[in-house]
Amino acid sequence: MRRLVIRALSVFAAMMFVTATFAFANGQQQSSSSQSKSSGPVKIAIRLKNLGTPFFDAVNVGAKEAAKQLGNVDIISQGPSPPTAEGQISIIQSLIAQKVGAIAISANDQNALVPIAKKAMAAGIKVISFDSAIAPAGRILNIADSSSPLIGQTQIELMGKLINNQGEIAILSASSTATNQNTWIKYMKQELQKPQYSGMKLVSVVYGNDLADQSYRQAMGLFKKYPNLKGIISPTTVGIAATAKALEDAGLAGKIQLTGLGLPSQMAKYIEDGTCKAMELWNPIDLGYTAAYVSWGLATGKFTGKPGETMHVGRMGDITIQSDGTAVMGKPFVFDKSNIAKYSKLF
Ligand code: RAM
Repeated sequence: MRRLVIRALSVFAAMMFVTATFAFANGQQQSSSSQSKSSGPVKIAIRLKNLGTPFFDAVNVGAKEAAKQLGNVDIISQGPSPPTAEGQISIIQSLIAQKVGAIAISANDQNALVPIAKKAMAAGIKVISFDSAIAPAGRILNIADSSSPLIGQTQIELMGKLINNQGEIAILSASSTATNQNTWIKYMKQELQKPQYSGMKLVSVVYGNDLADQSYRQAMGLFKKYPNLKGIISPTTVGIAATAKALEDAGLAGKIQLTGLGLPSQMAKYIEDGTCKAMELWNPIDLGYTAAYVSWGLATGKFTGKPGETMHVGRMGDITIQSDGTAVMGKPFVFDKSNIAKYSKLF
């Protein structure tokens, strides 16, 4: 935790600088560049699930921090508006034509992106996924936010504590094809099989597509359909914030418990007023920094990306690629009333 604090504080200055310097446009592309040396900058494309999500804005901050530190690196951050695989495919198509050095993708669909990712790799582009994985055939490696089984376990544990391990619960997820949420949900379901959770019943999994209005409507739908609902787990920063708002608007805050994966800056209000007593996440700035740094390492030949390799990733230190091609960043961290004020200033 101490390391997270130090890291978070060290990126804060960079974050303030970057947000002041690079206005995040509403359009499809944001670009920052360091001064080009004779060989020209290494172009690194960061493919977000979608634009307009504060979580991915923070990812961009980290990516730009890495680019600035490395020098001679151009970051091209893009994502479709709604989080769809089709939107990501057409963006990757144009990146192949632009001959970027590397593409780091948070995938909206682990299989649908494989053919285009293969095409990019055949053209010499280093493709990795981060946050939400592409199937192994479509990438060199995957950078995972945290251990997926651990996220599944701790999400259920948090909800269990809030409702005394008793009652109906629902999950409000992102898109139905999101690799990361689907994996976490799989582990949540496994965790629920444990005897201590026999009194907890998962009655529904709904999808708000990582869009605030759709997530809000899904939450309202759950309240209506399940009058005995005791809790909602929303493992998406968009979904949990929309659910918190829906709970307050419906007068159900405190009656239905809420947890999930939330961005502290978006959730501070709801944690302070008790609508969401506890939630988890990791540092999205570190995630973006790592994705950009590793992309650069692969594009320049500094890293091979092979299982077993230990990559020295700047201020993140050493990260080792596991035998399944995944590099795990850290443990999810719990935010509650005791610490939310501090973290909401950082991301
Ligand atoms: C949303 C996105 C992202 C996920 C977080 C927790 O911002 O779905 O992929 O990692 O939530």
